[in-house]
Parts: sequence; C-alpha cells; structure tokens
Amino acid sequence: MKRLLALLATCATVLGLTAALGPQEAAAATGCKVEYTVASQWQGGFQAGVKVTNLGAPTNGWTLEFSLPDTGQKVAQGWNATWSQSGSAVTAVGVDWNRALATGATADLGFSGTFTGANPKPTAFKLNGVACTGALEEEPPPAPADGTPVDINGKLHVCGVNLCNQYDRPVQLRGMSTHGIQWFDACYNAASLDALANDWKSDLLRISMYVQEDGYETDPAGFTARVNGLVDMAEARGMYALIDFHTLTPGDPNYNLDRAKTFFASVAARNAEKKNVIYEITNEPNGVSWSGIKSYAEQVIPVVRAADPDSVVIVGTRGWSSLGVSDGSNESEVINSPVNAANIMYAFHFYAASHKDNYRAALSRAASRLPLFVTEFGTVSATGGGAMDRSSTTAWLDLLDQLKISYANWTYSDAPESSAAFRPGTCDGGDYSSSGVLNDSGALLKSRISTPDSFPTS
Ligand code: IDC
Repeated sequence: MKRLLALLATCATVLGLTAALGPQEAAAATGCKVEYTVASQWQGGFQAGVKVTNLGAPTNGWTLEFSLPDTGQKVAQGWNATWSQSGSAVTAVGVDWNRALATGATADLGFSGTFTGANPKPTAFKLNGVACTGALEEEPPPAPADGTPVDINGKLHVCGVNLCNQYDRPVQLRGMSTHGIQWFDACYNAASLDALANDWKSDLLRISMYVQEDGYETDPAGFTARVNGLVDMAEARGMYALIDFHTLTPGDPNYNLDRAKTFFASVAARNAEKKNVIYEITNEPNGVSWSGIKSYAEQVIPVVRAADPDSVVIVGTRGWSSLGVSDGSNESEVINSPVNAANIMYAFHFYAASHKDNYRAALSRAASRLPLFVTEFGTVSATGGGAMDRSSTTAWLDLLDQLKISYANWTYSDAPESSAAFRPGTCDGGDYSSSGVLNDSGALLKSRISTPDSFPTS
C-alpha cells in the first residue's frame, strides 16, 4: 500500500509537471526512475548496469536516452536493448521481450564501454522523452534469513512456471555444476564443497554423471554410490543437489533408457526422504525429435515417482537443451506437446559466447509459459573453451535474475579449459578459497553467486 501511494504520488507529480506542456505531451508523458551501477571497471574499460523503471502509463515500446559527460566515454557493446551513440548522446531502444513496460515494471539493461577520463556517471536520463526524476519509495529488501538454502526453503516444488519453496513462493537457486565426475573426482571433497557453500554461498551443486565417455555405463554401482555420496555432502552443507544423468553422445536419450530406469529407480529410492534432491533425467538431447525426448521422459519419470513421488524432475529439450532453437525450432514444440507429468521443469542451456540475443529472446518468451531451469551454462563458447564473453554472460545472468530462473554454471573444476572456475592444478592442493586459484570465469561466477539470496520466508 505504501508502495502504491508512493507510485500514485509520483504519477501525480509527473502529470502536474507535464500539464504545463500542453495536452499532447501530457498524454504521452511517462515518468521514470533509473538506477545506474558500474559493476566493474578496469584499465580504460567498464561495465555498467542500467535499471529503468516506468513510473508512468504502461507503454508498448520505449526509448531510453542519456548523456555521457566525458568525450572519451563510449558504449562498446550493450544488451537487453538496441544501443546507439551519437557524440555524447546514447540511446537504448527496448527489444522484443522487454518492449512492453507496465506501470512500475523495470527493464534491466547494460553495456560495456571504454573511457579515458574519470568515467563520470551519465546524466539526463529520459524515458520516451520524459526526464527520469521519479523515485519509488522502495521498501528495503528483506534481510537475508538465517540458515542454509535448504534450511530456509525446504523441499521445493513447481508452482506455475516457477520453482517454489516450502512457503509456496518463487525462488531462484544459483550454483555450480561439477565437471564429469569420472574425470574430475578429485575436485569434489570436503574442502572444495565447504568453499562452495561458505565462500561462494552456492545454493546448489549439480552432480554431472556422464553415462558414456568412461562414465556410468562402465561401473553402474560405483557411479551410483559416488553420486549418492555427493548428494550427502551437499545436504550436510545445506545445498540442493541436482542429479544430472549426463547423456551427451549419443544424443538420443532413448539409447540409455534402460540404464536411466535402473539408475533413477536406485537414486530415487535411496534419496526420497531428502529435501535437497532434484533429478535431471537427460542432459542435452541432440539429433532427436521432441517427441522422442517426451517419450523417454514419460517412461523415466514414472520410475522416479514410484520411489520418490514429490521431488522436482527436469527434462532436457531438443537441440542440446536449447528448447529446439539450435535445431532451427523453438519453444512452441514443448508448449504444444508438454510432457505428461506434474512437478516437472524443462532444461535450457546456453554458452554465452555462442548463444546470444535470439536465444535470450526464446528463453524470455518461453519463461511465461514453461517452468525453466538453466541446469548448465558457460561463460565461454559451446566448446567449453575460448574467451569468456563478459557482456553476454552478464546479459544472461541479469535476465535469469529478473525472471527468477535457477542456474548452474559449467564447471566447478580445474579442467584445462576456460569454462572451468579454477586454474589447472587447483584440485591437487587444498586451497579453493583464495582469489588466486580462480580464473576469469570463476571470479565472475563467484561474484554473482555469492550475493545474498533474500529467499522469501512467509
Ligand atoms: C565438455 C567438457 C570437455 C569435454 C567434453 C566432452 O567441457 O572437457 O571434453 O564436454 O565430454 C555441453 C555439455 C558438456 C560439455 C560442454 C562444453 O553438456 O558435457 O562439456 N557443453 O563443451 N553442452 C554445451 C557445451
């Protein structure tokens, strides 16, 4: 109510001010509020976030303008808007998925840029031509509740398109994925998981159990035991455990149908009473139709449910869990033919240097129709290597935060590839906490994941 009054007061001010301009302008006027934050700055470069809240009438298309005070300040690459710059004047125009802004709604954009002087903050923000002078009387964000993520949220379930906690309120889990546990087993021990829970403040550990490539098929009992051991280690530290049946090559999960039934019958029976377990029944289906994946899911999910009736199950999607986009399709195949089961979500994966605006658009469209979980993503290219794409990663993570979509980053390991969080050799020692053991991707992810969660507690 306080919020609404503040909003009405601001609207009245805006209308009052614009009335003097004449009826035409007054009708088109919208007030706004902008929060500008420099997220990071380095020699000659910086990255900034711009949150613009529409305090006026709902709009179906917006343009944000502002001015960069120093001549050396240049926008290099922007996200979540179409960006342009002419001299000191910068313009950002809303894109497909954030073009409509209701009263009180916020669009989260940002850009990376270069500068030569002191990099002063931009001035003269205007939304659709009207100065952004408004200020909502924000209630302070809830203080982070005491306790671990699992203590606070308890057993999770799907409600509408969200992942919800024991209070039936949407939550976003932010965490890390192991690398293949057949290769990087040494990275998952008491010290590394302490660092993940305490320093990274991670909400979840994805346990990536490859089926092929020297994985599960070579030693079903051994891999099942190792997965269960990691579930317990996550539980002891209050983190959720996402059990990933990491199918990859071959891409048709039906190739592993019998193995999946055996594996899930076992882990679901063993972990049914736990609050922290989520099942991901196939990693990245590829070279297979959605109907093939759906058929697999409708055979494996009943096996899980027979042993564990109420844990969340996540189903991979076509085209390496791209909701079909990487195969030239889109989310409509899932929306039109959903898996016939309750309490399930669909996986969406991306690699920030390879998958950009059209993938973000698909995720944004799908997010209002399907419960989505980003069970794996990388800050680099889809090979797991190449340079980290900071701008694209930030655009993705801002979008996931805004949509409250949970995520796990590939990988919490010291693999010799840029997607790994730790430098090679880290897992041979006992230090997982100092900044010196992190590479670029690890440093970025740690800074994102370790911010307070503010899980709702009522
Ligand atoms: C990659 C690993 C790499 C390994 C390769 C094959 O990073 O060390 O050699 O798999 O097993 C995925 C997959 C994930 C891939 C990752 C990066 O789920 O298994 O890991 N990736 O290529 N999908 C898109 C990218």
